[in-house]
Amino acid sequence: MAFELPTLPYAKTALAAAGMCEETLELHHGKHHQAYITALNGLVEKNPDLQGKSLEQIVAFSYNKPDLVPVFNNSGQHLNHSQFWLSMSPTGGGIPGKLETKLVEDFGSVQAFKDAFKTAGTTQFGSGWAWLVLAPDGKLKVTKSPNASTPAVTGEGKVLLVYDVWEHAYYVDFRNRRPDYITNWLDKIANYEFAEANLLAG
Ligand code: MN3
Repeated sequence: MAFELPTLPYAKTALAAAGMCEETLELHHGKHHQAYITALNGLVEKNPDLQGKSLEQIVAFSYNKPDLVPVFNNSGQHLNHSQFWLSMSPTGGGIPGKLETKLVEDFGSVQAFKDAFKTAGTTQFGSGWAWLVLAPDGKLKVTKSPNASTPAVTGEGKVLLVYDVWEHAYYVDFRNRRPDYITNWLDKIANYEFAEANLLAG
């Protein structure tokens, strides 16, 4: 079964008022994400070791294997982008109660969490991701990863929320101002309901 582009859980115009325009989603979801999936399907077709595996299994299987770098890059990008679309909402920015309690417990305050989450994204050199994870020790942590990497393979924890810091994620809306994109994303676009649901699912 070939991998397919997941449908966005909102219209391509739905995030415009919050600071992510239709053109950004059109290119990022329709072109960039689709390109990773097309490339991945081509690689799976040529490699029997990958056939019959789930996306998560392919990401784990190809991690740190020098001869499978293109497989890891394209499968990781597919997985990460699939989580990124779910990490956004047209009614984003509001932090629900149970998540807020846990954020205060583990970071000291919601603002301290946001500062740490923003720093992860601003200090990721080049392309990559900033993550909110439930770490193996039961605490919420923020982390970052380059390119196609994900906490799913590094053992840093379960993914609750993620944003993309590659320029295609923000250049149309914020030009070169990555910190402004991140601040806006955290305050107006982030789907903290999704993060809380992931947290409660354990
Ligand atoms: Mn991207």
